[in-house]
Amino acid sequence: MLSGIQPTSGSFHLGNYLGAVRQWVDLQEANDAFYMVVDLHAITVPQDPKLLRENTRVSAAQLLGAGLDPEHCTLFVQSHVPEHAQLGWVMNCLTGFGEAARMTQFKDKSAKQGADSTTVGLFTYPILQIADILLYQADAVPVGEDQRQHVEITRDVAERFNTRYSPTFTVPKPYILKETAKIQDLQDPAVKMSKSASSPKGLVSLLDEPKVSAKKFKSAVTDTGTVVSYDEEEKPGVSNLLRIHSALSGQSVEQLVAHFEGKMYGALKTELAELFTEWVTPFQERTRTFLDDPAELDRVLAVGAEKARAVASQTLETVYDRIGFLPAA
Ligand code: AQP
Repeated sequence: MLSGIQPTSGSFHLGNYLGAVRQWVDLQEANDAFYMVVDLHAITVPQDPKLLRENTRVSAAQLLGAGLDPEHCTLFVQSHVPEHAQLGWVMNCLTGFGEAARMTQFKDKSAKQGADSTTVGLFTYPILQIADILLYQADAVPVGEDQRQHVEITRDVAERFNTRYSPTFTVPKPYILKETAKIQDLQDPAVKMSKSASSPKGLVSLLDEPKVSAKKFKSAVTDTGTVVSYDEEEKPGVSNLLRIHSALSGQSVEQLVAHFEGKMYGALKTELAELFTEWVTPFQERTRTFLDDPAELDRVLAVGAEKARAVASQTLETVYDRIGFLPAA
């Protein structure tokens, strides 16, 4: 398993947690799992240096607070393992320009930023991600739906390398849970909850005061009508709330629809706000414990980087050999 998350703002949002991080926690014991804070990806858009450093620690603390256990997985910071950038270059040389230009996330983000503000790094971001995944010979990549296309291009490039040189890379599959693959914005249920695109009221940040988030659930945009039922087309707002409730409570959507029969949307929102508060309060406490001890946090990340490098350097050595680089004497 391999996956990563950007330290682009202090707090993860609920989409990051339900779409990805929760699966990382669930998968860590039964798998050889590598999880990282992807700071190289973060600088594809401008970052304040002091804040980036701080947010990298805050991200790692949240991953531990969410339940990652360094005894069961390898947790590290991407820039601590230089092989990512090194294999990234090789992957740049194996990926077609047109192929990279078809990535919808790049198209969306660059259209918003404008050509002069869009960096080449943002364009090659999915190619660095190819290297991230292949370095660890990952079978599966637990991510949200927005990353599916990036895992698909990874498969294509891995197969290309294996055909051109010789079988070298495991061809990975996306690991995407349908129910939580796309958590929607609470104010605009037509779009995904996102740090860069959501309005503050549509985004549930995990480190906000629980009271603030509870208010956001209570003022979530729902739909005309009053009956709580699951219908992604006609009732995207209510359906999103039902999916979040289901993920946090463990009850199926069918059970929830039966439970809310005869009740109004307000009942669903209030219950969801309570459920979220119950989950997020201990999450924040655990995260704070790790943040209060930066030396220990740095130690955990150093151990993780060492473990990651042991694997990554072997893969890179094999790749350099296969493509014909002269070994350093
Ligand atoms: N709304 C979402 N629903 C389900 N999964 C989601 N992910 C992100 N948004 C949702 C998943 O979270 C993981 C980390 O993603 P990232 O590193 O791209 O984090 P991000 O930059 O914080 O994601 P955003 O909010 O979507 O950022 P912007 O607005 O910059 O694009 C990934 O597995 C992702 O699928």
